[in-house]
Amino acid sequence: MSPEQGYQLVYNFMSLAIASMGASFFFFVSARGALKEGNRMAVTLSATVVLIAFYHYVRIFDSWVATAGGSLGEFNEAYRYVDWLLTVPLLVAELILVLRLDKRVESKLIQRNVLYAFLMIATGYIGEMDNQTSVVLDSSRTIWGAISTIFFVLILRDLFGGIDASFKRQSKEIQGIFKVLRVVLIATWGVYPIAYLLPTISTGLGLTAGDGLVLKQVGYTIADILAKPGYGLLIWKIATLKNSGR
Ligand SMILES: *C/C=C(C)/C=C/C=C(C)/C=C/C1=C(C)CCCC1(C)C
Repeated sequence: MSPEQGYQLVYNFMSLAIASMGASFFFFVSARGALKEGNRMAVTLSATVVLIAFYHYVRIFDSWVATAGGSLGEFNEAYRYVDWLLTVPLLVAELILVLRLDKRVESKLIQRNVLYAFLMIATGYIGEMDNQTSVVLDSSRTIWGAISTIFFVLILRDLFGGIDASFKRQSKEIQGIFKVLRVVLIATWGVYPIAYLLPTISTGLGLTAGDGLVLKQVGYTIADILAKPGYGLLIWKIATLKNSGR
């Protein structure tokens, strides 16, 4: 990929992300009005998440445009991490809230997983800031990435194990969608650690260092579109089923 092609590819995906976040905000705000009071919270959180992401993608896009002269060092990756620090705990909370579990179980699960989400992003940030453009296997980046992955696994353990007990009381339909949601969550959230690793392993894969950085940005951006507006749509679907008493 030439540097110009790489620049253009990331530019287009970031632009698509701005459109997706903005449009889905409008959708979630409109859709929540049709739900009963008790079912609205999860959809309100979806709207909040995509609004926060809309703002950050405008900043991320500007920052990317500033690299047009060829200096990738100008790009401010911190916007992503500030965004994730706010949105990932909200996404975890909304997944638990939409099930309307027993209150005690619910608040324990939310507290614990919001903490894990926060630590996952914070430790990942330390690694990300380390030698952004390093092409050799950079141990500090890898170690912080591994620590971050521990928290990721703890979240998955709760969503696959911890919830199961109270989950049996949900209707068949909701259990079905919830299972889809968990798979979507693993498939989309799993893209982030892979994208994170790309700049480190790009030369090993026969890519240039520049390609590694471009693919990381494309990976993060596609994953954000699926994990925020996409995931929000599934949450909305569960909320509408709950609303009709199922
Ligand atoms: C809307 C943004 C979302 C859902 C972001 C999710 C981010 C992750 C699941 C990030 C995970 C990471 C690891 C598991 C290890 C490497 C560092 C991270 C932060 C990229």
